[in-house]
Amino acid sequence: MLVEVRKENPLIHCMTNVVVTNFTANGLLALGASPVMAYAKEEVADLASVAGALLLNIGTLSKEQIDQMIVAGQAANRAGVPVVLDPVGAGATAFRTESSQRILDQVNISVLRGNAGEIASLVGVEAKVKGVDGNMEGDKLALAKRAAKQFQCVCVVTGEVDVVTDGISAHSIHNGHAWMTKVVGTGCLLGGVIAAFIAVTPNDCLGATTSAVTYYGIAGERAYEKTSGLGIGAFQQAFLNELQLVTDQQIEQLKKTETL
Ligand code: ATP
Ligand code: TZP
Ligand code: MG
Ligand code: MG
Repeated sequence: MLVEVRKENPLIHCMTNVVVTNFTANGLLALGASPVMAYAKEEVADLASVAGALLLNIGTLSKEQIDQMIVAGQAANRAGVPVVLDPVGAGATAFRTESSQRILDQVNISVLRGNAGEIASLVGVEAKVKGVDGNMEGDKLALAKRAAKQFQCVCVVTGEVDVVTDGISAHSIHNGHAWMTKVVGTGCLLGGVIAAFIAVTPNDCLGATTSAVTYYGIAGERAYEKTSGLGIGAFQQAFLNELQLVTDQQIEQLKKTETL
């Protein structure tokens, strides 16, 4: 699927937050996708309809931006374009939880990606969410399956171990490195990377999402190997490098995935 993304260079319409906009665009370019960031109500429907996939990320939300995300999401749905939602900070404030729920009510989401605390708060499970960082005690697989069933989508709960499920089948991914949590936007960029993989794999959203998360974790591991003595600034650069350089053969060798 990585080869397919690089060959097809899918257009990814990103409606994301101001913190991670540049990192997301560079990360998608490094992967081999073609990012476009667009927010104006005059154009979001047009762009979403011709994109390979649409990314909705509520990280620095306003009421108006959520309205525009719904316009874009519904246009994507009409055109058969898959939509990824990252409910950044859901659970931290009522506004974030309710805005995520509004999107989930009004747009058919293909993939919901968040940390455990964010996903838990959307399905009404008690969670600790401090700003944009969230966690929860308990069973991540059960949580992810519950969200996938409730919102009829593929759900990805990330953390030290990532869980990907469509509510029935599930995979865990043990790749990645803790330094990924020290660079802002690694969660957000992952939403864009998943969007690129599902854009080129219309008939296997679960498989494409699992491949995207595995590829991404391996890029993090390889970046750490090259920069562990240097620090997080070097790691951030190396991570972008690895998003470009990782090959499908390396993924075959390094992947640590399990079917649950
Ligand atoms: P948070 O803000 O809570 O950190 P996030 O939205 O940034 O959440 P993460 O859960 O940090 O998202 O996931 C981003 C990427 O980092 C994923 O690829 C995940 O596998 C990886 N990752 C996160 N924590 C770890 C860890 N402790 N060890 C290995 N990989 C990790
Ligand atoms: N504040 C609002 S959005 C954002 C911050 C710090 C970025 C969150 O990025 P990530 O990928 O969830 O770490
Ligand atoms: Mg993070
Ligand atoms: Mg996040």
